[in-house]
Amino acid sequence: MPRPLVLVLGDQLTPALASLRDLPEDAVVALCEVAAEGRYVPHHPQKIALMLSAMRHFAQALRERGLCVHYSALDDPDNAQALVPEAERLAALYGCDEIRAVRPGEWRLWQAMREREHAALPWRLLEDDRFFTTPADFGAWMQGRKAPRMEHFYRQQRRRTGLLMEDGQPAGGRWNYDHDNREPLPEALEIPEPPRHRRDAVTEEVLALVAEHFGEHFGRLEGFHWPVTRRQALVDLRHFLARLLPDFGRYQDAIRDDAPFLFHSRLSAALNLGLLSSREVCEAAEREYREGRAPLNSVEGFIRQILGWREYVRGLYWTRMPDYKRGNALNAEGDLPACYWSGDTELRCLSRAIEMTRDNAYAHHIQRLMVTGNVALLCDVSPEALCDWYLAVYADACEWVELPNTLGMVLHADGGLMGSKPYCASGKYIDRMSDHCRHCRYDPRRVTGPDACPLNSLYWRFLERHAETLSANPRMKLIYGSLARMGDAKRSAMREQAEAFLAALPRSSAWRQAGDEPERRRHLAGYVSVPSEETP
Ligand code: FAD
Ligand code: DLZ
Repeated sequence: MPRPLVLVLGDQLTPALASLRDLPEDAVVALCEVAAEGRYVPHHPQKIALMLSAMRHFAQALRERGLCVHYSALDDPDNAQALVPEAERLAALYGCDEIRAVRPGEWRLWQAMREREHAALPWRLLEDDRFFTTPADFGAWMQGRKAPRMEHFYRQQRRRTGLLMEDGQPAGGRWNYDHDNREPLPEALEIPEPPRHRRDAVTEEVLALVAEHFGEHFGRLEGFHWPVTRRQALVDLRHFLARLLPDFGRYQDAIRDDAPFLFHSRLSAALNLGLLSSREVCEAAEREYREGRAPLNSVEGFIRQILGWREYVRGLYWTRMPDYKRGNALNAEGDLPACYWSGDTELRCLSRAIEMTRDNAYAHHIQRLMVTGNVALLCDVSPEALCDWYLAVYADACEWVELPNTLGMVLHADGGLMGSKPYCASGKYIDRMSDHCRHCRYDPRRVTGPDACPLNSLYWRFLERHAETLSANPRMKLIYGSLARMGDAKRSAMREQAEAFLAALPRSSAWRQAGDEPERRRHLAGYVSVPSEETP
């Protein structure tokens, strides 16, 4: 009788996982906290705490189902502190004859596991069937397509799943209601607060552990209120359906200076960890439409993000890696602006997005794409530097979803697989979609001069710099027409303004909260006793 060791990763926390179905009686299920996963990029402390607390709760739930579970805690003295060696150590300890694992969310781990498939203690790798499509399904869909587009993939997914379909036609007669989803927020609109989950003893212990081991990473712990169990994730789902979904669509593209979450669901982390399934979330949203509680533009917009974008980026990731990660179609070589680790910038939109990221391990999609993403695009930040940042700072970050969004959607570094044009924008866009500019020292209507919003001159510089690659793009004809009509003097003044901004921009890949010890001590207070410099 074979005795497998079943390794369950931190983002595979569901009993429906392929490796947890039909388990032989004496299988050992292993969950392993390891330092290597917390440090390969400097993850936000809230992200690490979420992962470890959710893993500990899930291990307990599996034990309650009667399974034999080994849990390697971060400070176990024998812990090998990296996933593959730790699983092999445990397999030897329990006398197992193979290790089973479901496809992880990152290529580097998949490769490390595949290299061990024919080892003396072999690894058996299973497909992750928690998604609507597998990489093989996506590969088949891509076959022969010269210009694959998410929208075509999405329509096929709607037909295949029957979500929002009526007699073979899209509900309401249209596939896409994006056009209705671009309203700026009315000033006085009240935005519901997200649920605050009770922190039990397990979570409190993890918060202290994370503060102790990873307290120097960028990000604050005290705002932690992520769901760490399926029950808590269901509370968040119900909150979204009842309070947020009806307005999700129309304010989907809005940004507000004092509101980090708006009408977004905050479900990505629970989805990526496995606490919720993408199918149940889409079906629940569809029910809100069918039963008349949410309008079609909201429900379609929400389902498109999950059934469309989420599946599309995963398909791209698994069918294009490892080459995908080397893409740099616009030859961007710059380091990250130092303010991405400090929030210290006079650009109000950028400083608020970074502060919200630091406080919540979250920024909504438009902040990621049109603020931190756009600034990085306009400042020639390299894909590698930017991807490492996004992978580190968000609670939902996992390379299969982060990489295509950053390298492809934000930086256009995949040459247009993710988007048919770069999402570059000037200060005028930020002014239209947000209230940041009224708190900013820069003027979004000015392009040159000391008060001009730097995004304006950077925007035109970007277009000039990439004219050879982008000007033939039919979706950019209009804007290149405007550039062509500008006089030489105006163009050179804009160019000079942008170059001066870039020359003065401090850049740094150093991620520690350098020189911030008193601040750090204040934010870790209550979780760990950080020795004070004043104390002898
Ligand atoms: P909502 O706005 O409520 O959207 C609902 C759900 O749709 C999300 O929970 C998510 O599962 C899915 N979704 C929405 N947009 C996308 C998208 N573009 N790609 C894939 N799924 C999407 N998402 C991650 O889950 N992990 C990441 O590491 C990640 N990195 C990103 C990096 C950049 C540069 C950008 C532009 C986007 C990134 N996204 C990532 C996608 C998206 O921004 C987040 O999924 C979303 O902001 C999460 O918040 P929410 O749950 O409130 O989303
Ligand atoms: C992100 C993360 C962290 C911080 N820690 C762990 C861990 O200790 N153990 C674990 O199994 N997974 C962790 N993860 C999630 C993994 O990085 C993730 O499973 C891989 O990146 C593949 O998706």
